[in-house]
Amino acid sequence: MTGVIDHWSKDVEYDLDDVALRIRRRVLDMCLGRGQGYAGQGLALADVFAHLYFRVMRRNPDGSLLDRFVLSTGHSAIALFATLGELGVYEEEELRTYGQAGSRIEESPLEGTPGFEITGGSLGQGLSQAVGMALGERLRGSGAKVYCLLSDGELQEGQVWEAAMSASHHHLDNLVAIVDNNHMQADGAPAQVMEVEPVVERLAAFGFVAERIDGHDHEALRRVLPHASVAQHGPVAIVLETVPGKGVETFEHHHKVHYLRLTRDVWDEAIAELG
Ligand SMILES: Cc1ncc(C[n+]2csc(CCOP(=O)(O)OP(=O)(O)O)c2C)c(N)n1
Ligand SMILES: [Mg+2]
Repeated sequence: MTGVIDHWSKDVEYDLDDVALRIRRRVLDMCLGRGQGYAGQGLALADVFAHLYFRVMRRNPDGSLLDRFVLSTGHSAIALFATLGELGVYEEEELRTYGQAGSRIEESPLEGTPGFEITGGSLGQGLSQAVGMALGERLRGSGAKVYCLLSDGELQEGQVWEAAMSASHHHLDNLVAIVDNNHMQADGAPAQVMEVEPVVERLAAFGFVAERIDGHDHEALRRVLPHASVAQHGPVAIVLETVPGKGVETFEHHHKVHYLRLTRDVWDEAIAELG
């Protein structure tokens, strides 16, 4: 699933605050073309993506990823595209075609998009696919871990819980589910649409070792997302409390931060605010 890595080296210990800031800048830059996109999710997920791709996930000697990442929440693809931009998989110019007709940089990824294991546009399916991959990697004896990002809105899909049940049944100690628990979905707050809390307790009841952290606290991310070489005992779930639009105050309080459609001057102000 990998592209050419020319910005990443195993010998470098990255400043992950700085990597996250650069991912955030790219997210905003990607939205400038059409003046719209899932910038809120991209800004919110920049911290965890910096940790996953620049510290946690292991690579083979040729630079391809040994560990695997499954983006179940397809519409949050902007965060992964921006991260892949930092890794040199995509050029800045192409990333700027985000969401435009004919572009590979879709708002939700198409099949075969470099750097993406699945399409994910239809929510609720990724954890099942990640479970299958984790089983497959175990059978192959590859030692690879599988990380799967899903969202709080997605937890309303029954298939997620079937997948969770099978993960613990099969004792998948190479699976890490990460929930973007931002208390938001397209039509409001899950608490109003259909409550998903208590997320940690529910995942624990399904056999996960589950923990909730502030998804922007780099120390906490370091603790709960250890380097993939560290052994775990069964499936792990990390519930990230995230703030949509993190880093741009007007976005953090924007009533339509699920999907931002803004004028050029507002995007420019956001870029300036980020610094
Ligand atoms: C199976 C399915 N049902 C409905 C949708 C439409 N949809 C797109 S985004 C979204 C919100 C899902 O919640 P969440 O991922 O938590 O949203 P966010 O936090 O990004 O606002 C929905 C319902 C979808 N993509 N897939
Ligand atoms: Mg959400």
